[in-house]
Amino acid sequence: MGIEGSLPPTLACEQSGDVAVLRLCRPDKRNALNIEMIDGIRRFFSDPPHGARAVVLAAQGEHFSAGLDLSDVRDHGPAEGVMHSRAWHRAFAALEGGDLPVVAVLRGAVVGGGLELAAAAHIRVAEPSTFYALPEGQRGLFVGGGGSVRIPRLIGATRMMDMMLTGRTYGAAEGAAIGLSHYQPAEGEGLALGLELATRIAANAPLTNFAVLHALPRIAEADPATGYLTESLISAIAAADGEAKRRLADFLEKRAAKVVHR
Ligand code: 1HE
Repeated sequence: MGIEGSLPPTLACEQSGDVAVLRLCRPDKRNALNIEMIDGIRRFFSDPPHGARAVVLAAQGEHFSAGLDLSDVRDHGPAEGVMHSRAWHRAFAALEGGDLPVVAVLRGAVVGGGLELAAAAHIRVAEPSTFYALPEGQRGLFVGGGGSVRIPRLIGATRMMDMMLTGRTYGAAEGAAIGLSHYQPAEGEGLALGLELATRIAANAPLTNFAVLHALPRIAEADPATGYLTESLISAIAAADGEAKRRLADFLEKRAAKVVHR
């Protein structure tokens, strides 16, 4: 049995061609993330379904996720709190640092740990109902799912400070403008767009996708000299691969599509 069979009932996986869809399925609790779901997310991305080349991360119901299931941490002391946060880190590291590009489809609340989860995805599609918040300040908490590392890289530390200190929320359009999402489909069309993007991603050469997921973020944070060297090495490896040879020949011999601006 694949990973699909061992997921908790609060997560569901289906496959459409070479795209796997992982869905948060706890709409009655607004997809609040309990430790069982976090562990399921880690296991799914550590051992993705056979044949999948990209993943869409979506959610059932009107809200992507209300964040941490607050009942999980009510009785935690400091040691349990650290372990709990580390479990979230492992899960989101498996997602972000796994082999498959992940497109998150957002709507409604993308709040607290829900925003931390979304921030670990590689592409974010946000329907107009999407709103982003970090209510940890109101709850007496701090982000624990890697948000203080990933979210400032998207919107800057000062905007994150504002969200956490004042409870400021951002809607879908503002969120896109400040870098929280890449695409804004119409309401109800996020999943279709997510699937279309993931299908396009899955059709890329595997080595290019590997380099984008694993080399690009490291190069972007390296000193420029290291970055330029690493870029030369990765681009040479990609171009020497048989897949690149085939695709280059297709273009040069007029069999491949041209770039189209839509
Ligand atoms: C929950 C949670 C939750 C809802 N943990 N149970 N996150 C928050 O502080 C956000 C808290 N949630 C909300 O502000 C609202 O629920 C929403 C704006 C997301 C949605 O509102 P609404 O009116 O659609 O739903 P609701 O009636 O508030 O919630 C429905 C049920 O879900 C209700 O339970 P019920 O048994 O009364 O039906 C809620 O108690 C439950 N519920 N959100 C537990 N978060 C790794 S560290 C990350 C730190 C954080 O993420 S802090 C931010 C936590």
